Amino acid sequence: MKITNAEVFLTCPGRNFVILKIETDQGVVGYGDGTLNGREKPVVSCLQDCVIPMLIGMDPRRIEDVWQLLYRGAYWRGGPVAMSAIAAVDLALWDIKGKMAGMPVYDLLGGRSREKLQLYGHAAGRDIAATIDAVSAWIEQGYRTVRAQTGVPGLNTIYGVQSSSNPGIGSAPPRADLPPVHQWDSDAYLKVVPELFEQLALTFGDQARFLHDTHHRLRPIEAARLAKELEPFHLFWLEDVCRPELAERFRLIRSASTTPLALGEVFHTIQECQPYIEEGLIDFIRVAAIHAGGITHTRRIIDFSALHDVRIGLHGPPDVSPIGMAAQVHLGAWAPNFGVQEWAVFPASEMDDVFRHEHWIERGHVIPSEASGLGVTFNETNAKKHEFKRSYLGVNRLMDGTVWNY
Ligand code: EZ4
Ligand code: CO
Repeated sequence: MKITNAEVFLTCPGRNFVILKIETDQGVVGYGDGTLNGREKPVVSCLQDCVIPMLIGMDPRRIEDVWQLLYRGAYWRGGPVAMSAIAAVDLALWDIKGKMAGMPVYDLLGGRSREKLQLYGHAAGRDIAATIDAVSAWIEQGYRTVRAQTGVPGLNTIYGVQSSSNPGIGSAPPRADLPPVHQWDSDAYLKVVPELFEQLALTFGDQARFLHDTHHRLRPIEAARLAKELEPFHLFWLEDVCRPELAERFRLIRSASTTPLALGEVFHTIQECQPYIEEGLIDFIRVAAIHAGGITHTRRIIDFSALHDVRIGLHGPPDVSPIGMAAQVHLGAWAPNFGVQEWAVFPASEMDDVFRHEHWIERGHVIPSEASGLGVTFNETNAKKHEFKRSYLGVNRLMDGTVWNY
């Protein structure tokens, strides 16, 4: 069996996605996702200029060999662009294998460990009252785990709070085609967050467990303080309290409190995850299958985590396409150490034009389908109608203008 052709689709049905199609001489076709938010075109180039020429003629059944060839065989290992490109190939090959076998990918991984996967939704508001309203809406839909973010008094925007809920205070970029600029002040943030979770506990009691994303914005000593102050509210997790480059500094945060910690959405390899998992510095690993070398490599990270009693909560923001999300549904259906799955809600119509998935959502859970492969269909004609639009993540600056972690 041979790979005969591969094609990249850069489509924007509401937001940009990098989708790879792999065709075979037996007529079976697979689709993968290699979207890298704000850096989509470098992944397209990596696929078109470096990866696809190597794939043509290879046996699509040999997923491991293809993976090793693209990773080890490149000399330059890792990094977001290459690992997203490898992920796109890997997902497409698992899709092909599933379609050939007539099985969903989770069956190829070892079968389902559960009937349904618990999801969490994003609740955000300009202030605490607005966040409480947003949380109520998720609870009414049956969600029992909800991420809560709130605006910080005095800042123009905050990570996780949509500009639509920030009327009039926006985050205008210096030019419309440049990254939006946000303001940051750790002291103001540290003041409001414990207040938010106190109010949530008073309002909702045991109706839901809460998660919170600090988006790498604190220093370790500040992160330790936040984890300690949030301890009484029994969070499901506190995410990305600091940039993860220096694992040993997490010992301080870990020893300060029993607030569960999650991290890893910016990791691409098992080696980056290793010190955190091996030393028990985190409770949940957050890699995204589409940024960490696909199903093949993410499965290794999941197995390694299970060995150290770390659960998975794979990254599922709106910049992971339904194909990438489906891969995570299959991994989560199988993983013995599944924790929760982040679930982005897409603005319906344009997305449905392009992607149709077989799994379905019910009362805060995703139910995996029995469809073969990844179980997502991709409408190429419609994808071509939605043209790529350059877009960026925001840039953060401290109140004196210093660039800070976004
Ligand atoms: O900033 O997906 O937990 N989710 C997040 C996301 C990430 C974006 C990066 O592309 O932190 O909002
Ligand atoms: Co995050």
